[in-house]
Amino acid sequence: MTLASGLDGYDLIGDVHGCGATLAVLLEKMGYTQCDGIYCHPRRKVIFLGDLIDRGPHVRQALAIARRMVEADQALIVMGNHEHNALSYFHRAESDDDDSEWLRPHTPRNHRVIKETLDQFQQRPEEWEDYLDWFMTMPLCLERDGLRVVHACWDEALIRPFLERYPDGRIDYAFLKSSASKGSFAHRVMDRLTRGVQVTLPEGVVIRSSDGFTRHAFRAHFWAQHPLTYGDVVFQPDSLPDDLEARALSAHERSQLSYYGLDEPPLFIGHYWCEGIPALPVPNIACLDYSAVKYGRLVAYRWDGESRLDADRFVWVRVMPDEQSQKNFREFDLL
Ligand SMILES: [Mn+2]
Repeated sequence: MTLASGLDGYDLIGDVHGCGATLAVLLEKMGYTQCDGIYCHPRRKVIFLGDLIDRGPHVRQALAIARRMVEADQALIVMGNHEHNALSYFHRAESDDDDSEWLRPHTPRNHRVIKETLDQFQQRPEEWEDYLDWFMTMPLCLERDGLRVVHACWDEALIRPFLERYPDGRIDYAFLKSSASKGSFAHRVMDRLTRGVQVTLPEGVVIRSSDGFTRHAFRAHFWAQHPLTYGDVVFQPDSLPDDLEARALSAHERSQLSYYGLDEPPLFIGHYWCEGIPALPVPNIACLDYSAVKYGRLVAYRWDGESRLDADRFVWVRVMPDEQSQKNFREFDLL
């Protein structure tokens, strides 16, 4: 089967988070070869689901591989919340005023999230600036050849008005600035599409996640048609404290949720730190984030046009504690 675009299919790749060596192994496993420093395939293209940066040991390599593929029309990409965080961390509320506040405050917590990336670019500030410019060109969502792609949540009620104003899905600096203001349209779009649905925990209840952060909310999915309890929508590796699984969702909480129906086109997302063997939550949605950077799996899905997804089409590479020692790893030329 050939797609309308003439391709045989797309290979969708989940959150890389600086596991650049593993990314090279995954691409080679799927038959991509380097031509002039760019990974390519004669009949297929890659779609990256965002979150290339932060946490892992080879952020520059992950960025170089992905960017060269995108610029050579061998891949597409959508923005993840980590790319949005980086943009906000390095842009001020008033771009011409060096004293104005950063869109993302430089708190210890926020610094911790981006630390690995900044360390790896410490000697290369211009290269980093150039990647920030590139992040601005990443659309927030994609729809083509009958598939849909977004980093965290496809929310039609926000995507339609967003695409009316930004038809190619790419934001501008006014939108970036506005996305820092809670309650704005830009904030709601950015938050929902790149961070997904969050349900705030009851007063005084917190989650201490395995990566050391204290959270006051949990991540909810958007494929339950009539959810009644927290347990019906929770979608994250950390379990709910004090067994809140059975707690009823309030009418207000239910109104904040989103729903993606079984009759909608196939959708690919990343973001949710899944664990174990890749599986499909529903027949038309695949999450491809399997915690690569926590020594999980870097996962791809090889899509050939099918409307009902097939768990046999997942491909993955286990991430080893020393990412660099990946079997088959060949040095990727960073120039
Ligand atoms: Mn993410």
